[in-house]
Amino acid sequence: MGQFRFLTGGESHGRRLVAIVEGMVANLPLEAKYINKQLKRRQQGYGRGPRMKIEEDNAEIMAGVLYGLTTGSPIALFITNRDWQNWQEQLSVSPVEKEVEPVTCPRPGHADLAGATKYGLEDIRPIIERASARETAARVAVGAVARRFLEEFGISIHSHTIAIGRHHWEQGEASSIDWQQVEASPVHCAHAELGKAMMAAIDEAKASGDTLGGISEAIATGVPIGLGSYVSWDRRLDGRIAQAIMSINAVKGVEIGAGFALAGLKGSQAHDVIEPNPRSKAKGLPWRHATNRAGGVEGGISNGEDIIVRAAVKPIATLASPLPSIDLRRGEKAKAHYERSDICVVPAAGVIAEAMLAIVLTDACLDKFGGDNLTETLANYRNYLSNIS
Ligand code: EPS
Repeated sequence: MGQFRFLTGGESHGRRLVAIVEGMVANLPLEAKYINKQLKRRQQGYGRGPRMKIEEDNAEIMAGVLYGLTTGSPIALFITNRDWQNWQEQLSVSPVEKEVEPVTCPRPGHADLAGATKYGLEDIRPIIERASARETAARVAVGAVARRFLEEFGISIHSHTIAIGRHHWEQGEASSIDWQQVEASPVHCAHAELGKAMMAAIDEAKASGDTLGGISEAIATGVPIGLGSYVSWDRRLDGRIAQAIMSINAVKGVEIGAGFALAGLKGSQAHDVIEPNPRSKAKGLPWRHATNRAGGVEGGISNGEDIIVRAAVKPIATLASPLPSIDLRRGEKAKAHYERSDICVVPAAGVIAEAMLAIVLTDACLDKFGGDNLTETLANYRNYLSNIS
């Protein structure tokens, strides 16, 4: 990361999740209720488990904001885990008198086995706790800070579910998606009938003790041309986005624009031709792309079109009908550990993808426009726009 960076700490059932965000400019209006709106979105979605009925995620701003404005200092955020009340013994920071029953049967597909081996732990509990997607609540809070900043540039970010299990929708053009309808859909699907089929598939998976994955697509509109660069591998915007999206729990594939489908096309079919732009209509640039198969990035630089990124989310690794595993204590066959779980988290993964995309775009905007104060940053941005249009 560049100027804008963050760290999170916290266990899934620990007392709190914590995030420290550094590099945000001063004088950005920011309130907890703005962050909490995003946290609420992440908690929703058909297929969530009983945990979400316990939690009501709210961020407390502990530092870096004064009288509703950022100060330029690190922003510290707390999210309290309500469920901690029920886990105080298992998650005790201090040594405990009575031995807590260790978890010893790793879940295939989770971090359990590799984590316990790597950290030399006989109890899988610490791995379960930190590898859990609960941590993404903190990322969504950080993403909300980034989203608030991007709004000042006229950049907005949405996501929608394009597949759950084998129910898949091929569409694509951002302009044709009704985002209010997406938000109202329990699975965040823009297509009502398909959304119903997705929900039925989730019910079916639940009934058989199984889980389902899918694909979520995040779209950023209003992104200026010129973020990122081709000059070095780690400055490429698409590389930075891919890393951020792949880092989301359970994501196993990332595509930008037409992604893997581009590999099967001829060059004449794949690329987005450039055409004159009637100045009256558009963003002020004298040209535009006729299509957007590149997903808004060419040569590692944003090209002024919408940024489109898809995340393939594998089915949740914690199954109510647990998969075969071993008991690490005895070295014998055993069923994998199960407490409770979600059935499908694809709609939540979309909200997390939005947050990660917002974080990368904020970092890239600060690289390009600099500044320590919002007024300074926006003046640099406007100056750039007037130079290129
Ligand atoms: C998760 C297991 C479940 C999920 C959790 C991720 O939690 P629990 O073990 O408490 O039932 O609900 O996700 C969240 C708590 C969340 O906020 O997203 C896992 O093992 O990854």
